[in-house]
Amino acid sequence: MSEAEHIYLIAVGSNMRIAGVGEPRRVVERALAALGEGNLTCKSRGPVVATDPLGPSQRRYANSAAVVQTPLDPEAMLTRLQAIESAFERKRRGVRWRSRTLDLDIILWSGGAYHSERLEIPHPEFRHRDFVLAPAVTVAPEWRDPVSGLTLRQLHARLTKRRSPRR
Ligand code: PH2
Ligand code: MG
Ligand code: MG
Repeated sequence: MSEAEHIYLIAVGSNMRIAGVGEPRRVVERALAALGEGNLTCKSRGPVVATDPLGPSQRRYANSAAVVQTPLDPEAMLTRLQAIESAFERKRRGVRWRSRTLDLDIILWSGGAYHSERLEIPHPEFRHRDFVLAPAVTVAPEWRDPVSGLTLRQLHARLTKRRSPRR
């Protein structure tokens, strides 16, 4: 199976600036570039969008999404993404981070559903997150969530509709 090529939908997020890189938008741009290096091929990358924080953090996020082709299986891909995350964080030495400077999440992959102790694909929360679905819909609108059977376009439309006020 190691020779097979897999396709991943990766969500990218940052809400901290990194010395030597810059604002979250720059961090996300650089992370998208890293998703095309070595045995990762970036097939499509979405726009970088500014989003309101979900959760306790006060700072706005920059978010994006990419479709990445690679021979790596999910466990190896997770390890690879974590290595990219730590490579970015290491640029700020001696400072303890509360929130992460860069978050790379596997949302979907071409193998359908996948569960292990480390990893759950599809990402358990992605259907409720506009900051994931809005950029994801621009790179893979017809990709079907294996759990709900809905495409990303449909999931995004459903989320947007639910949010709008009732008449
Ligand atoms: N990531 C989180 C928590 N909250 N909010 C936005 N807008 N964007 C994110 O990427 C994000 C978040 C934890 O991974
Ligand atoms: Mg996340
Ligand atoms: Mg993460």
